[in-house]
Amino acid sequence: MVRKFCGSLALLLQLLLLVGQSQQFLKEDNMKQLSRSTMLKMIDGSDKEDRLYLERCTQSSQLESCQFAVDDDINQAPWSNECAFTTADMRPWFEARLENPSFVTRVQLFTVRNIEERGRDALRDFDLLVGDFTCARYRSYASFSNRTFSCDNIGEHIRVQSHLDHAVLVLCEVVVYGKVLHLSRADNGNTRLKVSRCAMSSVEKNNICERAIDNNLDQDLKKGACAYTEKEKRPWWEGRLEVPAIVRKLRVYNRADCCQSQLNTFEITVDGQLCFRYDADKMINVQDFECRRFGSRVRITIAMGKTDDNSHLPLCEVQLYGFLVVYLGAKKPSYIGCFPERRLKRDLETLAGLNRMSPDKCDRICSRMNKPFFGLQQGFQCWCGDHYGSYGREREKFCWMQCDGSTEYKCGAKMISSIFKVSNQEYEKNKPTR
Ligand SMILES: [Ca+2]
Ligand SMILES: [Ca+2]
Repeated sequence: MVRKFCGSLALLLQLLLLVGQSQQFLKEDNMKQLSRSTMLKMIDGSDKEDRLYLERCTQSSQLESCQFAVDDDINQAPWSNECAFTTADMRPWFEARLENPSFVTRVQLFTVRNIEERGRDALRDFDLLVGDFTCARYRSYASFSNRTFSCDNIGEHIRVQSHLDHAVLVLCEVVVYGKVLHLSRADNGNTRLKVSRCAMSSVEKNNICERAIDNNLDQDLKKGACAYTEKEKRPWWEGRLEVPAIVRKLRVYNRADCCQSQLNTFEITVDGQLCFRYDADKMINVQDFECRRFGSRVRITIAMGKTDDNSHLPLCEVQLYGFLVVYLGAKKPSYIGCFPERRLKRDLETLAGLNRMSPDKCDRICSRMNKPFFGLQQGFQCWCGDHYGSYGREREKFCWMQCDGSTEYKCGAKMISSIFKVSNQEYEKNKPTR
């Protein structure tokens, strides 16, 4: 009973700690004014950009698979079937998803040298987009074979959109630089996302878009509790998130006073990417829709399918839940002390790295593994775990071995760990067992 009480008290204290932490959630408007190095440093303390990787590509047509542009092989030979080709399309495009939502600093496009032999070069007039943001507009009579575009924006998608008709888009490789964002995982994506402004394709009477985000859950349109468009083709409502996030779930409140079938066929997109399509005879009253898209522009569009009828869009309330981006800033792992370890029943259970080890490197590894503590052993081993100190404490001088990836720090000794707390404070919930 007493233990249970202590447990709840500890939990409460931890929750208070979590609330008091200095994590920053950056507002979208501020983000665009920050320099590249400031943004990079905010993300994890280092202003070095990383190579980012693309997956799941698509393009307007597949003469040669779009995969050739994301296979990490820069072969620009025109006839070697090593590059992604579209046919001569109307406004051809290429799109690929990053492995993780990221701050993208630069995008480098590699194409072939003599594209004219195959058709009109779509890369003489195109937009480069990251997420919802147009990083660059390129227009020239001259083709290029390799060019780098600055972006400095965050997103999950890279898109190359040509403005030419009957043009061939050839991409031998799309190389992306920047930094992967950390996402708040503390509450499993149940953070309520704040919508700072909204828009709607049209407004009927006074039923403005803000009525879908006014926290008034009344489902009676006539009482002024709902957003409502005029009757039109593909009406839409859009909410702009205060900070970009992974949208995990939408809770939609339909009108209940009448005409619920108005909301029977619709699509949900985040930054233009489809994340849910609802098409059913069953009427919605209040319902959750799963989504897993990163961005800041959440749109609900009535999709009438082939008939393309006119319709109203009623939305009495839209609530969004998801994972926020966490800006860790220049936090350092904090040193706890020198502790012995035992081979048969280890405190830190996971050996996660063995090469050129330093506290910073082991911190990054264990942070990704969602572990609160790490220990450095024998100069080169990185161990991650949930607790430490089961076998007492060792005097500092026993942690004497130099880290093989850092001249500054000591990295334990044989079966003795230099223990640190992982710098990402989100993982503080596990306390040492002592
Ligand atoms: Ca390639
Ligand atoms: Ca409302």
